[in-house]
Amino acid sequence: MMLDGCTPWPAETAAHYRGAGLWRGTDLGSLPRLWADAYGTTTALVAGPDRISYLELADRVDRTAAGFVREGVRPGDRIVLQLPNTARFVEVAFALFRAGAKPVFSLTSHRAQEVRHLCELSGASGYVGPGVFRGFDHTALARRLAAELPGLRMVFDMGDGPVLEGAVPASGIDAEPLPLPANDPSDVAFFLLSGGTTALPKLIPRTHDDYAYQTRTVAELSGLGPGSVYLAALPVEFNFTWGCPGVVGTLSSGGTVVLAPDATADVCFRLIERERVTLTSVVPTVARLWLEERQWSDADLSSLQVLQIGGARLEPELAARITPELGCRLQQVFGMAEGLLSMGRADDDPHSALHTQGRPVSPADEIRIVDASDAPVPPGVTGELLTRGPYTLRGYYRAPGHNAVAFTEDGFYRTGDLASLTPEGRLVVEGRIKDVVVRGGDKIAAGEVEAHLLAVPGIAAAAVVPVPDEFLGERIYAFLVSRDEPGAVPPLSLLKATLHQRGLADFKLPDRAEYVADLPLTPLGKIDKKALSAAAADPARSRD
Ligand code: J2J
Repeated sequence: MMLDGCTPWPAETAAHYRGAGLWRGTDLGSLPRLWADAYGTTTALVAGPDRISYLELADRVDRTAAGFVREGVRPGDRIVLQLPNTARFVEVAFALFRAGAKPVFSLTSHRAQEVRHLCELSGASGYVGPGVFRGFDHTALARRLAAELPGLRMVFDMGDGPVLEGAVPASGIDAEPLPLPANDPSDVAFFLLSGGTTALPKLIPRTHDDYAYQTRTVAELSGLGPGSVYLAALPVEFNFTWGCPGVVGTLSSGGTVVLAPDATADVCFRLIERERVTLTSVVPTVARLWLEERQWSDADLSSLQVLQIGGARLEPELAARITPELGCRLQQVFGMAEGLLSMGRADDDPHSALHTQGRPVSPADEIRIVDASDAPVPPGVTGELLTRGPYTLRGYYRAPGHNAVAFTEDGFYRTGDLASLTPEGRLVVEGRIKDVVVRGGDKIAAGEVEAHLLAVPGIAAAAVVPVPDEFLGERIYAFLVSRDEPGAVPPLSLLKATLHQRGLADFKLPDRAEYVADLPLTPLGKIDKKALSAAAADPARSRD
């Protein structure tokens, strides 16, 4: 049974996935102990000076789970989880699974707007955060929210600093292990965030069964085993890093996960050399930085066998540099927190490896590429990508209105991505129709930024579009209509400061703003974003 507010797979489809051995009744909360039985004193996690074995990890998960229960965490509770790349993240996530609670994976860059929304939408009863991290006091924010939201009764501070009154310190989340009930494998294990198209981010329920299947399948495809060393370079709460095969896939295979505090070449090259990393995953922006740094670095990267690149369009020119300059295989990954993953394979011919995003990872993934009237198009023709399958959601959490448009009647998810299929069935991602800016791999829903811009005094209308950028792939460009005389408009610096003050995450702030007399409309009367994108990309324009 799935939590109320979720859309389960139809009974006969679920029975089919079980009968075919895809869903095996795995409870994610039980995994650390099973891994410990299998891999014992092998190193599971490396983070800073810490090296944690599988046995230690399982013990810590058991004690942390018991600590959460003692502090009032109950099965079914939603808990917003906001932690950086530390061993704590892994321990806390699995401890919450073990306690039957459902973590909501928030980014550490999220601020008041996002954290409040996630708490409200999920009906969270708790928040787990890093204390003061990169100069921001997450506990103070969570305490403020707890004062406003009656359901939010527990604030946990996993930082090393002094802990505010009313928050539970990390040392308090520790107790003698308890016998805890197992989870229903068909129920939600945790929530991922949607890259979004609407003004407010959506929650993606991921079940124990579907995520266990995803990670096992991708780990097998990637040939992971006890000798594998995975570097978590991107934020660990990103689906790519967490489970593609990422942290969960590597631990399921008896390998070692190395957690990098950030994705800079400085930090990551040193870790690759020291820990003999075999696999890592990055977005194209990070790959570009690594290639630049490589020319100045004598780090030994010879252990690295595969570099996964995904999350945003990879320019062919960049793709072609990976193997010659980094000495490893390039694996393109097209994925989404909603489910579907498509990846290159070790035996791909060089052209496919460079120019396609590979094939879906499961034989049970169903792909449809359709035109504007939902009619399938032939191979080679670009259309919207629709998909359903054993690890792709059937509905966002508590979003019936949006679900009615985001899914077809027969349960296909409308990805909003434009793609074509090669005759051999490989995917080529060609663009998107959804109203999103992909800035260095971060997804920014235009509607969300527009809503905040409209709340700034003096702004009558706002349209946010992507503009191409050499380093980030895209940047955020805002077209604005002033309420008053054109002379009286707020400059970009003030706009950014206002949005920042409103508590919007910094990666969503416009990179450029331009005031216009009015916004162009399509014949149907909607804002013509295509025309605005083209205008934004025109180097001859004057802008703020
Ligand atoms: C072009 N666009 C891509 C690619 C994702 C693995 C890898 C990535 C994600 C991810 C993920 C792309 N080329 N190779 O969850 O497990 C864009 C598409 C897609 C959206 C999803 C994973 N790879 N994209 O990026 O949920 O537009 O997941 O629909 O953050 O990123 O974003 P997200």
